[in-house]
Amino acid sequence: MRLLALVLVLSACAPSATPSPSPGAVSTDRVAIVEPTAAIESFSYAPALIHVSVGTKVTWHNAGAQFHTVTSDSPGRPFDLSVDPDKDASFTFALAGTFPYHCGVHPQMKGTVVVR
Ligand SMILES: [Cu+2]
Repeated sequence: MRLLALVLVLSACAPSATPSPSPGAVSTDRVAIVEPTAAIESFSYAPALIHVSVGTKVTWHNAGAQFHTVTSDSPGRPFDLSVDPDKDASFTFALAGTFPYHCGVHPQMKGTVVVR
């Protein structure tokens, strides 16, 4: 019975209708940093969840008026980018994996790059 339950869980997680292993992820190498309102809570990465191929250079554009960072949550912090208003910052993802990040100034700002 335990094995059967495990099989059911695994099959429930397997991609079926969509080939994307990251539902909701947008295929793009451009992320905007946006400030929809003056409230810090509205600051965000758009889109927050993207997927790219190995070797892709991802560029973040700061479309807001504040200074932001793109700071890796991963061990060893493979990237920690500073992005002034109206400027770009880029990082090339050479390894496959899931790379969550946040803004060092506004910790509620969160994004993820899925590399495959
Ligand atoms: Cu920020």
